[in-house]
Amino acid sequence: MSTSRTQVAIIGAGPAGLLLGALLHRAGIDHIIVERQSPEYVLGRIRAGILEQGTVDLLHEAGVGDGVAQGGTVHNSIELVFKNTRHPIDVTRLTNGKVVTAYGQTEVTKDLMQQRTRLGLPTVYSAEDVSLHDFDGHTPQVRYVKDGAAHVINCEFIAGCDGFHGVARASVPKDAITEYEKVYPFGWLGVLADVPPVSTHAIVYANSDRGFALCSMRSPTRSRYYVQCPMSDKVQDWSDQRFWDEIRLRLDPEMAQRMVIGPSIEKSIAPLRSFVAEPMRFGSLFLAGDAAHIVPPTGAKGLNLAAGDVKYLSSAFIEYFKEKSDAGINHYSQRALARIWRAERFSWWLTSLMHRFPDSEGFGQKMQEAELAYLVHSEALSTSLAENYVGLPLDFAI
Ligand code: RFL
Ligand code: PHB
Repeated sequence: MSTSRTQVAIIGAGPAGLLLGALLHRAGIDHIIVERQSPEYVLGRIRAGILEQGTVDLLHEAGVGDGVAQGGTVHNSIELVFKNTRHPIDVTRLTNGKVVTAYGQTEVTKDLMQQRTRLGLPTVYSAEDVSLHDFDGHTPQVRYVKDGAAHVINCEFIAGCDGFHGVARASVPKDAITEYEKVYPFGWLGVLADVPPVSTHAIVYANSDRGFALCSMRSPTRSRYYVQCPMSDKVQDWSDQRFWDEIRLRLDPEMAQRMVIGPSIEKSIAPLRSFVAEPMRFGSLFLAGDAAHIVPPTGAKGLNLAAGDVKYLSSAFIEYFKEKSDAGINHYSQRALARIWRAERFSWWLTSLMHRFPDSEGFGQKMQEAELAYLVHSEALSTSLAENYVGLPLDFAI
């Protein structure tokens, strides 16, 4: 068995773990990342596409801002479609100048991975049987097996950045954690295709009789599109032709006619869930990102919330190691959860507004229609949508 020592052991090399590693390194704090999958597998997952300004700023702070500066597309608005009619929401005007940036999570991950390689920072990929020990005291340990050999990392803190299905949250005793969850009665079928996006200046969110649809992008030549589907559907049920026919029926006629179609290069079905685990700290173990909370993707908040947690957590560790102060680590959970619950509310609201629910014939349906009509004509409600979409500030009164 080999033993090593570090200040912070990070579980998971998704965006949360990689970004935390980059920020700790810049502050001169030792860390190691332990990841269950291979680098190729991590980069093969197609997920988020929209970054808040705070997330872009954090990528710059972490020293990996060039990728998003060169490859990102700045958006000043979003478009809502209902009753087959398009309604632009001028997000930048409604938020006094704020924007979001279309830049794929895969690219963010790749930028951070390449930086780690350049700097020679330690990452253990394909780690098996990762387990957490003694985090109720001051001498926690992470153990794992790699190529048949057992390893132990002694550390001062463990950061659980290992996503919704990870080992960190699962290691906490059940009576120390409270979980809140809502599972939605549908999923999203996502398609990635090398065709020019139907809209390059704004993400399109469509509410139609046939269900929700979303038009996003990864670059001027790569589109990312989604349609709401039953969770009982299988990817094999959806030929490319069926997908293109369906999404075009959910948009306005002009956009449907203009949409360029082509072979898919990725197709997957994701469930929609709202989930929060409280608290986010257990002794020397801290949860961050999807390990602690999930939002349905409608509000484009998951990756951005993970980045917010990492900002709070890296500041807390820096305060602890550099200023010998416990204040940041003691406030981490409360500070992060205050912002998380607001993003949970926004994501739940936008999901409820834009999707077709199996049981919302009649009154529920009429309420959705009334709220959409009110939203696009009300400066007050449009402003609320816009300020949440660009991201709430990191610092506000709790
Ligand atoms: P991740 O990305 O799941 O990374 C966790 C990492 O931990 C590893 N792991 C383990 N490692 C060691 N030991 C174990 N036992 C382990 N168990 C797991 C995993 O292999 C993985 O590498 O979590 P992280 O870093 O917290 O990042 C969160 C984001 O990935 C997620 O919130 C977003 O993708 C959500 N999301 C979106 N967020 C946005 O901000 N904007 C969007 O536009 C957006 N669109 C989306 C999305 C998520 C989607 N899906 C598929 C859920 C669209 C979709 C369709
Ligand atoms: C994406 O580009 O994958 C995307 C964009 C906006 C969302 C969700 C996903 O709300």
